[in-house]
Amino acid sequence: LRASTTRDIGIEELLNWPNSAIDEKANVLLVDDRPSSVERLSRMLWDHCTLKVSRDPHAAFFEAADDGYDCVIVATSLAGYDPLRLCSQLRTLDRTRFVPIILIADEGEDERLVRGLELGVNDYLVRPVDQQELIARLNTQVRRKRYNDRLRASLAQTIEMAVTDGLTGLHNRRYLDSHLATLFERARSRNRPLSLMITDIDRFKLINDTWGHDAGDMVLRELASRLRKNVRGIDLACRMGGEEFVVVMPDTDAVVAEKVAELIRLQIAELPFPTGVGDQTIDVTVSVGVAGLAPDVATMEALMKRADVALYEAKNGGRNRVVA
Ligand code: GH3
Ligand code: MG
Ligand code: MG
Ligand code: MG
Repeated sequence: LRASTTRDIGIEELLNWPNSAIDEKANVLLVDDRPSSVERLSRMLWDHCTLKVSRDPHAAFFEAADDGYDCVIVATSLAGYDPLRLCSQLRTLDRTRFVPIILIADEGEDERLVRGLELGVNDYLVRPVDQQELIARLNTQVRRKRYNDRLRASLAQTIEMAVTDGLTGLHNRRYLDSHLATLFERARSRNRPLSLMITDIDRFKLINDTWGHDAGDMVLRELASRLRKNVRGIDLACRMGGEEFVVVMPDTDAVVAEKVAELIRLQIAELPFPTGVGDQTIDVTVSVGVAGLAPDVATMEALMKRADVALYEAKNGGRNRVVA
């Protein structure tokens, strides 16, 4: 992404479109194979944007996908090549899906223009092209694209924040809740194993009371980091709230999950945690409840309940242990 699209954008600026200025020259790709037309259009565009010309429509597709263009202008008169095919290709590829396309058509090409618009072409001009009109239409498309890019980036960031636990960077409960059912159904329908572990810090209240809340937060962050290091990319690790963590492990039966849980328990119990106060450390232990998919587990809630019962047993059995 170009700098202008990743820059933080304030809500006022977001709402201010289309009045926001084009603060950076537009990167434009012109696809045209008629020398006279290329020359005329280039002269019109030259001062107003950073222009690249592609005379070969086959190469233009790769060219467009390769560089961050703000707009692609396609002449409909390409010899031996359907320009609408290029347009539809640009619309299907992830990297060019959001690049505006302007068609330059010859007179009497109405049908083609309609088809182009249906394919997702953003605007068109009919020859003879008026320079001012071309620049005005180009600017509108560039402004809209930059605005949309920023809106998308801002939306992605907002969504990311909404499903992330602020303290540890793990997923939060909201994220887990929205994915559990899918993971469960997928495992069920493919007849694959699935396991879940709930990890709860032992006597965490005491850690807070002894070392203070900030030290408690440090423990939570360090624990999250050790947890993350010991699960796979496809596992779903999240902080449920407080000092309770859940890991969902697709394609993993309870026997393996128990081993993973035991590994995590040891990684926590055997290496003391920093307190943030000098080089003093805290001994931290966790209790873990593990449950795997079984014929008598009908729902994700039932699986969660089972892991919770196991966790309760681990606590009652003296803590610092795994119960499956
Ligand atoms: P047990 O071994 O039975 O789990 O005992 P516990 O003390 O860990 O359990 P309890 O549920 O009584 O206490 C959990 C504590 O976690 C109480 C609460 O103040 C603390 N806590 C919850 N969220 C946070 C947080 O974000 N930061 C810190 N530092 N403490 C938190
Ligand atoms: Mg508790
Ligand atoms: Mg606890
Ligand atoms: Mg707890």
